[in-house]
Amino acid sequence: MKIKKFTAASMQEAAIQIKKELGKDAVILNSKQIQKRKWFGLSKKSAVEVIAVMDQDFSEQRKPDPKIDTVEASFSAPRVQEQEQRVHETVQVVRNEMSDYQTMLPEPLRKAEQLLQDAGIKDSIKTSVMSRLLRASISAGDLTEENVVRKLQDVLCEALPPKDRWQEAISSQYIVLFGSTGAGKTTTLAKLAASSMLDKHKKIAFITTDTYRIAAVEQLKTYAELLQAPMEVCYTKEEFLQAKETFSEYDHVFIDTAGRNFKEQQYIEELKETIPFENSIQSFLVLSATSKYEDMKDIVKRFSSVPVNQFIFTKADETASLGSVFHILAESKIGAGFITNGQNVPEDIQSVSPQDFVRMLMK
Ligand SMILES: Nc1nc2c(ncn2[C@@H]2O[C@H](COP(=O)(O)OP(=O)(O)OP(=O)(O)O)[C@@H](O)[C@H]2O)c(=O)[nH]1
Ligand SMILES: [Mg+2]
Repeated sequence: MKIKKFTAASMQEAAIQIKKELGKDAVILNSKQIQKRKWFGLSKKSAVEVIAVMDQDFSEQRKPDPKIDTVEASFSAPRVQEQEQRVHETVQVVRNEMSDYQTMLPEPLRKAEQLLQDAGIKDSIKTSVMSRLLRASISAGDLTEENVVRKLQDVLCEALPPKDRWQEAISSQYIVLFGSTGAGKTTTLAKLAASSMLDKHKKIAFITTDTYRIAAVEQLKTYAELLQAPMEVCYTKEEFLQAKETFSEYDHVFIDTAGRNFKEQQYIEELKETIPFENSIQSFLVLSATSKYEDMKDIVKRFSSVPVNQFIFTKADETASLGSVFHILAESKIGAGFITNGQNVPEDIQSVSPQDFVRMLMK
């Protein structure tokens, strides 16, 4: 893609220059009237400034580019290193192209870039998103702010896992939440259980395997009592299987687990030992949206040996930007089941589609 700024006395003259330098298929991106100073600034002459772009393989480029999308490769995929390298190279090429004309971007595109900046999107991703946005906007032939924002949302959605990986309803009999210390597992479990019971009139029960802190058992017990639902505390795998059996007639059994420092692999092994992950168990990895991207990425990687149905991102109300969450979603093949945005049980939780998430990201 070639982008160039032309200055000419009239639009016709600019068009001739553009055709000569970029070819007949060049597209005008932006044009404005300017005042050109002459005779050491003593006199002014009006002129037009035109930004034109020529993209040879335009229609090719409009198709989703698998190389840019490989940021969504799962952390555990065997080809991941090769893919990451390709992503890096592609993004680098795009960034080089972009550096020339960033200052020339028309206003709606500059605003779109600001939105990405405010959302905390990484530079490398921002560059590739802007490049796609530019191409999509040019091919559609309109650059109004409304259209550019709509296209920006589409481009961001394309980078996320597909729609069918999101918004999974509570469907299995056993639902387990796990994740780091204080991420909001117990509170979120109570929100999910309460809405199953109150909105969907399901028969529910609780199990907790968090026996490390007495307060943890008490915390879940309080919710169980409020909902008048039974609860079992399990110290071992045998006790867990027994409790599962006890509640086999219930519609949904909500299982709480201990928050541990999962940088220690032994805690992941302990979790897998206590809870036999199988098809009847729907599992959610709970991550706080306030966590740093690198820390979240590390946790996701460490949980690659545990079957994770979906993420739940908590504490969205406590962060100014969801950029890190976007990157985690874009880099994994796992969607978000729920996002929580406050301490109130049961109301501060919502299920989200990729579109909902992108709207939240850009707020
Ligand atoms: N602002 C905000 N606070 C939340 C949200 N979800 C949970 N919390 C708060 O986060 C704190 C920890 O929540 P818990 O549910 O106890 O977290 P946990 O993951 O079970 O903690 P451990 O069992 O100790 O690992 C509590 O003060 C919750 O009220 C949320 O969406 N927004
Ligand atoms: Mg807890």
